[in-house]
Amino acid sequence: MQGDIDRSRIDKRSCFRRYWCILLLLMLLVAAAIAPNSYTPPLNQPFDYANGTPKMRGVNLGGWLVLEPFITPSLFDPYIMDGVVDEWTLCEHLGPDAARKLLEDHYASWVTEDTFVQIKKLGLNHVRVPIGFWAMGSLVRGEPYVANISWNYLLRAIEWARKHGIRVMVELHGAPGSQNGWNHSGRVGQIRWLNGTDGALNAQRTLPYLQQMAAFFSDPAYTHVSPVMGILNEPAGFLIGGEAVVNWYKQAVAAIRQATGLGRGPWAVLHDGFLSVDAFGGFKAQTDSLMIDSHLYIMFTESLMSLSQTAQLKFACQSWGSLATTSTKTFGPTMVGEFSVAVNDCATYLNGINVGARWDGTFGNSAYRHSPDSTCADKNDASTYTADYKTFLKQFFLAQIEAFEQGAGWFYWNFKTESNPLWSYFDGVEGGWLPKDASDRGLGYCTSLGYPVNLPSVDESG
Ligand SMILES: *[C@@H]1O[C@H](CO)[C@@H](O)[C@H](O)[C@H]1NC(C)=O
Ligand SMILES: *[C@@H]1O[C@H](CO)[C@@H](O)[C@H](O)[C@H]1NC(C)=O
Ligand SMILES: CC(=O)N[C@H]1CO[C@H](CO)[C@@H](O)[C@@H]1O
Repeated sequence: MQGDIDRSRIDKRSCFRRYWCILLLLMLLVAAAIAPNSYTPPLNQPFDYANGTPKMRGVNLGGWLVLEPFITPSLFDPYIMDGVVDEWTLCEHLGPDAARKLLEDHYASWVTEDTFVQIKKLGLNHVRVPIGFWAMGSLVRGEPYVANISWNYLLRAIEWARKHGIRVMVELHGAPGSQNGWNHSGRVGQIRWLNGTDGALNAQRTLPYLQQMAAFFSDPAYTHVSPVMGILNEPAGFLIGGEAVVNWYKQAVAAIRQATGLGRGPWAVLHDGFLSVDAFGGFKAQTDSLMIDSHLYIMFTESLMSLSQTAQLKFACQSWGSLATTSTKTFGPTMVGEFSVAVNDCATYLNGINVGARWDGTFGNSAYRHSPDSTCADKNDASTYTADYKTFLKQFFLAQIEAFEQGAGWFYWNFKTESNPLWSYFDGVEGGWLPKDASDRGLGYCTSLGYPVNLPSVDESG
């Protein structure tokens, strides 16, 4: 008797369990089949990176797990008087507890599920997420970064991406020692990566982090939602030496494929290190699942900033179009991991804190000024943008993405900013200079302007 009652109770419970089990399975199946839009395969199918179709269309979630003064000035402003210029000095100045509190509040609010809802609505299919090595711990004495915490926020965001059918490219944006000496590597100043006393050590220290990322994203649970990883953002090849960077990349690729097995694991992206694609002749893009990434901007180069609007459109279509075409032919899958419609460098702190802008002649020791009377006033205030200006910005965007789609695709820098609208995709859509749906646009835009994109080679002067 007693036994029977027990059994019936157990049966009911296991039935209850099975019911949930089936429901859960159904939910997973539905979740796995989410596609963000009609041109993108759902998340239970592979995305054909090898062939470069469909196109990757995305935004960067910058200024989130790696801070950047120009994206979120509010995190830096209270401490600028104290000499804070980057994440390193911010953490050092605040100390571990206050730094952790500030960063966690930021991690929890800068990117939310709604971010992915919006990204999906805009006809995009990817996000690129910069992280610092400190996300994965193993810091050495003297490194003030907040260890490990950002990784948890990354994983939560990947689940939101999964829910909305968005694919995630996680990329190492800050390596030990700083691979470029820029604020967005975590630490501004000297390059201590493949350079200086600890340079070799820091470059070696970078490899286990990459293996950790590669092994983690090889798990079947992440195969489709996080199918691409970035090896390293913008190593300064022009200062460290191209050969040193390329040799390190060879070690990195070997280390990654050792962790995943050949032909397995995420695609790995090599930023071009500001070198020409010829420097990457020794890589086997398809065998090792490699892509190359160029970051294309005009506002850091005076000669490009000086061009007329018409010449800038032509330059985007032809020079960047031919770069994407040539690189795809000679290397393989080629993406543009960063670009924007900014045609001036007036964004607050864009060039670093209190270092001025080329546009108005206040940058460093440079004698350049865009024109004798050009000022940065109003450049970051979208309410002052005229209809003509917005039309040009939209044309410049369309010209760029058409050029970049001669390769595998593109990621706008950035999804949003606190106060620099030309660098904010969301602001651009709201202000009417970026399209509400990135996939819904006429083809042949550059051709219609008279600047076909896929000419074999075009001289840089436009
Ligand atoms: C960070 O995580 C690693 C392993 O994932 C662990 O070894 C380390 O102790 C953690 N560091 C901190 C500061 O919590
Ligand atoms: C490379 O390292 C040396 C020695 O530490 C340093 O003086 C130099 O500034 C570094 N180069 C760059 C570009 O940071
Ligand atoms: C001094 C410095 O590192 N400045 C960099 C800060 O970040 C911006 C935005 O990416 C760069 O443009 C600056 O060069």
